Amino acid sequence: MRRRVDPGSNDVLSIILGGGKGSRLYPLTKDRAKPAVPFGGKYRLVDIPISNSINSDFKKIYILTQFNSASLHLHLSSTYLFDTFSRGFVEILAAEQTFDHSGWYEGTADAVRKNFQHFRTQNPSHYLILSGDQLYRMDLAEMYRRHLESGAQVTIAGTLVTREQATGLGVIRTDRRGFIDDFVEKPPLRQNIEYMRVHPDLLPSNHLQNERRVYLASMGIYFFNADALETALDNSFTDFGNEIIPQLISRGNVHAYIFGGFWEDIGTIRSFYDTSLNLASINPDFNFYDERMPIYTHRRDLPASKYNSSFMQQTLAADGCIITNANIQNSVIGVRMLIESGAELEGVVCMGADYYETPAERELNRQQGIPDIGIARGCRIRHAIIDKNARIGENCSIGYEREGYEDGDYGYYHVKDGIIVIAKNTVLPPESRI
Ligand code: ADQ
Ligand code: ADP
Repeated sequence: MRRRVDPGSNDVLSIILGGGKGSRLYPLTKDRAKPAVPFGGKYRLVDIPISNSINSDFKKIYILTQFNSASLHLHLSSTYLFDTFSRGFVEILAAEQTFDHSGWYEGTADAVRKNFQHFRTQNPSHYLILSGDQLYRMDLAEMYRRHLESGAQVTIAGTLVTREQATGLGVIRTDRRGFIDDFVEKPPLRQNIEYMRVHPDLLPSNHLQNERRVYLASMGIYFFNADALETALDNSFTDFGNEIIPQLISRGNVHAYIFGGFWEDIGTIRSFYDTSLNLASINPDFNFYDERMPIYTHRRDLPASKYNSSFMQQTLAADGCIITNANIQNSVIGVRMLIESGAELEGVVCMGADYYETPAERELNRQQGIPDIGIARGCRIRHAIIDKNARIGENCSIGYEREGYEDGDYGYYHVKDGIIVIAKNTVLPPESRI
């Protein structure tokens, strides 16, 4: 007989896949683990899956990451504090060398397998596997309920996508009851996958006739019965999408849960940049202003932001900024950002600063000829990401020198997916032209 477990029970462990070697988001992952990458002015990437999990009442959360950067540890330990009655926790499990294993996690499945000894101590009935680099708001308890009702061993969350989007995702096909009978991981455009189109009975009632989103893609969000996960990983496969999931589907009893809300992968510089700027648009795809299911983050007790006669359009500014006589369009301005007179920003994601410099430190900067943290007078910046604590000297011009920028590492800056990235702590001399 199937074991009955109440949805939202303490028997579910959430496992957040916090990223491999972080190359797709480099240089944002140069000095920090991917889950700690700042997002949306005041959050970190990992706040999104953690908040979804907590809001769904799954409060036992492990984060698997390649290394436990100081910023990740500080952020989690100062943000996710549970009372003793909730039995909740958020714990980092970083790849580590042991007598049995050496070095990095070889892949997502390997990361989970290497930590079973920690998970088993909790005696979970189910595992919820989440990705660390996606933007969405989802009631995971509802998915859990459907998982239990279906009697499946595994449930995969799916979302409707176009053929073009399907090239970067796992495509699932189900029968009319929602059980998955076929799966193709990241099919290139030249591959014919017409036979994978979603079953018409499963299309939502508001689906339009000419709608191009006719494939169901895996969101990389899985519920596993605990014993099914242990069995699925009892081999040397390293990856969920390429190996574990196709193998499970070929054996049957894997169900799909169709999610109709907004969902976006933010694991590349391009998608990170586009999704960040979308937050600042008039009608953003993702609503941070939903108090029923808030996204939590570190409570910094920063003062309100201050704007001295500036023009700002479609811009998000986090707490503690001081912006003077600037013209800022379609940008995200992170915590403690200082922007001086005459600056012009367009399509810029600024992550802000970790601290304010004291008057004495600023005086020392002056003596040493170093710009202060922030954006100095007269800078023009467009289509760029500026990581934390950057010092952009006076009258710099970034993003106006050429039409297109070729990817590469250019010393003071990187170009990735065509976007200029100024790495954390960069000191950019006055009058620089990028
Ligand atoms: P991808 O996102 O391409 O596709 P993958 O690179 O395995 O798959 O990443 C899944 C998640 O695990 C990401 O959050 C990533 O950062 C993290 N991760 C990767 N390597 C890791 C490691 N060694 N240790 C810890 N975490 C790691 C997957 C599925 C597709 C599905 C998409 C949805 O394979 O079928 O469509 O997710 O985004
Ligand atoms: P990131 O946001 O880039 O991941 P961290 O979280 O590691 O960076 O940020 C460093 C932490 O250092 C912040 O929490 C900030 O409060 C703290 N900090 C305080 N004073 C300083 C200082 N003078 N220099 C650097 N960091 C400081």
